[in-house]
Amino acid sequence: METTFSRITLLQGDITKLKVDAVVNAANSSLMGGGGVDGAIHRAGGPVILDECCEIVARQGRCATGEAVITSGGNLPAKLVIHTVGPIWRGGSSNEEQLLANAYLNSLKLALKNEVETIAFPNISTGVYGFPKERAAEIAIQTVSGFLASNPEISRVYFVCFDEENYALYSRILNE
Ligand code: AR6
Repeated sequence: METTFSRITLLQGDITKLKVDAVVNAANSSLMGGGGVDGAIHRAGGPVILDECCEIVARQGRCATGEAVITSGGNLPAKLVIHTVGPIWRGGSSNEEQLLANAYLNSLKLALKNEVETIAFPNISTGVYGFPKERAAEIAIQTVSGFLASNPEISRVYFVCFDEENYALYSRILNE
């Protein structure tokens, strides 16, 4: 039987280069783009992504922290972009851990709804949002593993680490 771990792949690099069904974007509630991975995805994907984000905001308002929405991938090699909003780290007593788990979980639920089989995640909230990297990695791996265990439709999840520190943390936790 295939184990959950065998459906997780750890990569270091730029998420905008991946040819998967969906890449996840670490967005903000406005969905209007920004820096970090959000900036990289909008730059590489082109204006179609922002146009679709505008339509979503016009229809249903801003994207709350922990929630997710979906657009096409524009010029990206990925077909779709799932935009989720991770929590801003405020010291740990503002429900940040649950909100980060929700961001992963709601992205995966939306992936399933859109028949996504392969999906790539960046290290949500660990850039300008300041979430401690080790705890964020544990939450990401735990949430994704739990979801994979009961959802065989998702055939592969890529954790794409941009920085060396996150890559080393994920590598250690996944091999424990
Ligand atoms: N591919 C993969 N990972 C990347 C890339 C890339 N091309 N570029 C950066 N990262 P951040 P957040 C990593 O700051 O903390 C934006 O302005 C980066 O090394 O992008 O969730 C949004 O609009 C880090 O590990 O997102 C929001 O306002 C991780 O992506 C805010 O930042 C997340 O860093 C969201 O902050």
